[in-house]
Amino acid sequence: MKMRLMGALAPLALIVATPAAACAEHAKQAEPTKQSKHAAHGGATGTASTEKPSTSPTVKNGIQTVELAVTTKGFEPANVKVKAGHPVRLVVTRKTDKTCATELVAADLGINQPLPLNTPVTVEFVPSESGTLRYACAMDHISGLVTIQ
Ligand SMILES: [Cu+2]
Repeated sequence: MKMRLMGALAPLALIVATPAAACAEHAKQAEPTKQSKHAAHGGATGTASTEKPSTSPTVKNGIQTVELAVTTKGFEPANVKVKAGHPVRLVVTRKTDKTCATELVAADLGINQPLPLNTPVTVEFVPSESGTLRYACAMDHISGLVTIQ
């Protein structure tokens, strides 16, 4: 009896091992985002793939403005460098309908901003201290960074 029970339990482990593929939409678009197309990005080649080059904002009247686009590559630029204590204005334009990044969610700031297609949307906040702010699509798959100094 004992032996039969153990035999019956073994296959269950295989079923549990399947990763959460809940976001079918995201899985579809994640595939072609691999590093192969990174070279076409222009500029430096051969840098560590995990490192996201940062972009500095345009500063006017003390407001640090950065234009962000949502493309099939995700949020571009994916890393923005700003200064703490000064307002940050992200002007986000979603330019593709092919990803699930139809919102910008920054949980730390309580921001959940819908991104209508081809329409610039403004997200403003004042970073109080240095650190890294992460934002993402609603499902937390496609993400970008704001590095606060
Ligand atoms: Cu997603």
